Amino acid sequence: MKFHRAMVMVVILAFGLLSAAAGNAIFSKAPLSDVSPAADPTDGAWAVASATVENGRTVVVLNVKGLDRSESGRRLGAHVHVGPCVAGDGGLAGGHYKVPGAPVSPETEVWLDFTITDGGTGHATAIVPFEIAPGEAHSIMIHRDPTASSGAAGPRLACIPLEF
Ligand SMILES: [Cu+2]
Repeated sequence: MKFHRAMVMVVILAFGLLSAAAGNAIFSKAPLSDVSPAADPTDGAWAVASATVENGRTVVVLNVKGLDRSESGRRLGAHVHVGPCVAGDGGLAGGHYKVPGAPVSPETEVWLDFTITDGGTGHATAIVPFEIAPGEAHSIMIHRDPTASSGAAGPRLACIPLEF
């Protein structure tokens, strides 16, 4: 079963790479922009984020490096937000991207919660059954807490631009 799942992931990743070649991919690699004045495990970290949008689906992959290793095991919330990622002003990122008129859920928003590893990395992949149209979302925001069923995940810590 685990092997099967691994194969499925390889196929999905290969599909993503092919999509990139076809020009349907969105990519971002940057130091995280700090939006929280207090010290937190995202300080000094950077991320690679990518998305493919096609065939009624959006696939978003988030990889973070340089997280505080002493916080290993801690889970942080993360989501695609509608507004831009601006250092020092997390509010500008606005709310979560959500399918218009739909209730909040991981099927109507893009949730990318990750657990800090011993190596100070974090990894998340979200595959959602809707397409985010060009210009409808501009960032991934990382929060202090895991995402609750309400979508809340506590204060905003840091973000990376991801221009849909
Ligand atoms: Cu968020």
